[in-house]
Amino acid sequence: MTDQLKELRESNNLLNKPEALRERMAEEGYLFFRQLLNPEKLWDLRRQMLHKMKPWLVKGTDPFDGIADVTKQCTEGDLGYTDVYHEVYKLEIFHESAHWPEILGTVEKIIGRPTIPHPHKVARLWFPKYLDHTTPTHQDFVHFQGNFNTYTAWSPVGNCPIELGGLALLPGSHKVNRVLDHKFSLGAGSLCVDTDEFNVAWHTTNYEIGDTLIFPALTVHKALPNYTEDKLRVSLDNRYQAIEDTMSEHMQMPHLHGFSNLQWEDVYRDWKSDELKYYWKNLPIPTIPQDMSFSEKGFREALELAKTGNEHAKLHLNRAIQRDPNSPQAKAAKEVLAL
Ligand SMILES: O=C(O)CCC(=O)C(=O)O
Ligand SMILES: [Fe+2]
Repeated sequence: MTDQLKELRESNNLLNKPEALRERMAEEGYLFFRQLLNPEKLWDLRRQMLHKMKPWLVKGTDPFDGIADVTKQCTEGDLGYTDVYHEVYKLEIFHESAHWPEILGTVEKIIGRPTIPHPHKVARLWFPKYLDHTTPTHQDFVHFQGNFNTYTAWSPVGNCPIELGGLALLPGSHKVNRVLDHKFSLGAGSLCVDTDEFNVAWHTTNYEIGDTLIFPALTVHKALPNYTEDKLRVSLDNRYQAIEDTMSEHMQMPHLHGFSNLQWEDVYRDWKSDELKYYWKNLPIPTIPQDMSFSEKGFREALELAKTGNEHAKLHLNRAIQRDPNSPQAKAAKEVLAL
């Protein structure tokens, strides 16, 4: 495998050809579209999201520019991240954006059956120069589960040139047709895989607002590091599946609700429309329990690595202690760190 980045293949010419979309998805394990989402609507979303992120921005700058105060660096798992993230999470437009017909209609063409966005929407608010916390190489199935025909749609909320750290993937990697062995890592999801078995280059692009990358649950992907001096990277990664396929229970809860007990009532409090509130409740979605084995294995590995002095593992354990000092994980972490 080479370290050289290659350009994603654009599939806009197939947008009105569902069969061709499905064929290319089956062959390459992704579809990339330029300006699939409406830039005007996304700029509005960006403005509203960054307004909520003001505690992280350099005072006196225009929030729209997303200029980060790097002394505020934090990420998923940190209490300070949850506080700001969950304010962003309450925005009605943020949830609506996953239901916009341009994206939902496109994924529905790919799936070919009645399709639903997962209630558990996801945004990533990524600090600059925080390289250890870049999203590691993984398959989404370990995090979102349910079934292998779940699709992720990743869109930056703003332009996202390579140095801002957009998504990269290995074309064809979904053909492994199994869940790979994921190990502890820092970065979103805290799990990563080796890519030795894939003889293919990482593919990415200089994303512009509206561009969207869609891929199934087994495609191997990662984020590139945010090397910018001071810019936050803001992006959406939402998931879609056929209504008749199994969905994991946790995808019907707000993202990171376990860190703050955020409930849908809290999310909905200031919404103007009722249309998307509990929209999945009356649909016949076969729902299955979350499989905790992937994250539990990762945590056990972090405990072992911390014993050998691994700094990333120690950081991970300290976060668990900060979040909830009385949780079983925090207790195990305290024992190891006290060694
Ligand atoms: O945006 C990121 O850094 C992570 C996104 C991701 O892994 C995903 O969309 O599944
Ligand atoms: Fe992912």
